[in-house]
Amino acid sequence: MAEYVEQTFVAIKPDAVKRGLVGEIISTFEDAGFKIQGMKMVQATDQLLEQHYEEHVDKPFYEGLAEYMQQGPIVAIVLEGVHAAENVRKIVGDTSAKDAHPSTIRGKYGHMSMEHADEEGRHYKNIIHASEPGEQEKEISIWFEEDELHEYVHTGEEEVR
Ligand code: IDP
Ligand code: MG
Repeated sequence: MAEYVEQTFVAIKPDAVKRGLVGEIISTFEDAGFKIQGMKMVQATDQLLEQHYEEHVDKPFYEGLAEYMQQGPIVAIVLEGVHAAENVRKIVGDTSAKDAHPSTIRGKYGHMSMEHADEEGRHYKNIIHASEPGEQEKEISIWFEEDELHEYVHTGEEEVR
């Protein structure tokens, strides 16, 4: 398999689970031809989040981020596709819904700015996480055991890629 056919990690965050957006979000990735290799509902722990957000642990917003990520279960997903990390980030959109294009997941299901959340004393919620290119293997190993990732042939491998 070409090296650019790769896996990436996505987490549907607790706000999106509570809003009933799980199906829509999974459909968006399925419609684009990505193959689901693993998927489960998980209650994030402090320990998992400290590993996952290692680069943000010392930032001022981390405490609020960890609380937000534990407000309910997340849906953890491994997707496979061509340049999957880069392509999935493109579909997810900018970190802030205010700046995200309306055709992206963050832009379609939100519009708030981080400034407004700060002003209101709330943590900023942005629906979904997707690995940055280069981070996906580490993130997959944090959230998934090897036997939770499934091998099968997806029609996208012949018809979409
Ligand atoms: P990303 O999710 O688009 O990769 P990162 O900069 O890696 O964005 O930040 C990780 C997550 O931390 C964001 O998705 C968001 O939930 C949260 N976050 C980032 N910056 C801020 C901020 O300035 N205030 C509040 N939350 C933030
Ligand atoms: Mg990031």
